[in-house]
Amino acid sequence: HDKHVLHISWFTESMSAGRPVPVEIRHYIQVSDALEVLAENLELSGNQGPSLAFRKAASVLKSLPAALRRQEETQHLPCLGEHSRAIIEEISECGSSSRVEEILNDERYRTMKLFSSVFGVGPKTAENWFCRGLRTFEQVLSEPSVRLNRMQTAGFLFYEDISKPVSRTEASALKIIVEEAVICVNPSATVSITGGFRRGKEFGHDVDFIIKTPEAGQEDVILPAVIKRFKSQNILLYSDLQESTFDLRKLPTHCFDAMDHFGKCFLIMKLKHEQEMDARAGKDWKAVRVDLVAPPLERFTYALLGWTGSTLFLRDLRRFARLERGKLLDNHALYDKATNTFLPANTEEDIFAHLGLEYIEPWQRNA
Ligand code: DCP
Ligand code: MG
Repeated sequence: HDKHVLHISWFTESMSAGRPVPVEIRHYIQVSDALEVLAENLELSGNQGPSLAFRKAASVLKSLPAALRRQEETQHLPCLGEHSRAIIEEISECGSSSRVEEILNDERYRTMKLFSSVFGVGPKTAENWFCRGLRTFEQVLSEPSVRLNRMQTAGFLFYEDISKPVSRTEASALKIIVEEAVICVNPSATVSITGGFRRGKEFGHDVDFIIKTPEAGQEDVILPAVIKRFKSQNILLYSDLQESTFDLRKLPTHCFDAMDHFGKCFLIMKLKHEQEMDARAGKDWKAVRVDLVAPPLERFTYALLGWTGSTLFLRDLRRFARLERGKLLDNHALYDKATNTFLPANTEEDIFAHLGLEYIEPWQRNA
């Protein structure tokens, strides 16, 4: 077995045991946090490639079904490279890693992390602000030469709310609101939750929804209509509608970081509190990030698989499809290079079957 094959099958086996992460490996959860700091530091400097090794190693440690008692036990785990093993060893011997501590205390890392935590601020803008000597939000907001775009303006305006985790209860409340709007504009359309909540996570940074429309062409008109309805209900704080650039004939792309071409919108919505008004904040709602995607029906299942994630799981699955099966997979389609055909799929089970894999449930895709 190749490493990536192992990665997928290992997750499937270990996760299907369905056991909760026991207390004894708290220590190793700290190790995975440490590896994530290393990954994040590389990502913030534009080194996405090298950061992957640390992301995968952290992901393996986080999903261990049983307690590791000794450091040697990590020897049989997949996806742990030399670097990651060295960090694990250092932490198990000294309780911390000097490299990780160094990064955590590094002014550049701390500032870049702070700035890129704002919706609409990526590593490039964060770096630009850092290089201009800016270190705090106050400094950015009072610097006359800094011009914020619409997304960043909303990011700062609703920073406090949207940097808080979204709970499953809040996600369910939003689903009712989104569903009501979607059905109102197209009674035959349906809405499903995707992203982390579909994988069973209790909290997320946003809520992802996918809309299914039963007739060709309906997917192009539904998002503008839903946005219009949200506006009339006064529950929309920000919206960025990206119209579809999808082309049925295009082959799935190799490039993993490319966005898909379906019509989608990135929103900030007002979610009314269940409880009484938050007197301190003087408002009775919370701003929540919501993403909606509306693919054409014949590619719905691939969009659902892609938007369910996780990002790491999908990356492995696509790699597996390409290298082990000679098939190209992305959010749009699965293409068989041997027969030069697109493989249709009505359900996610069909996609895994096309790939010669046992079905992997959404909650098993938390790699
Ligand atoms: N995704 C995608 N293309 C995009 C945006 C997202 O394929 N343009 C996929 C990757 C994610 C999933 O959709 O697995 C949802 O994206 P999120 O960033 O919301 O990730 P999660 O929902 O997994 O995490 P979180 O709980 O932080 O929201
Ligand atoms: Mg999400």
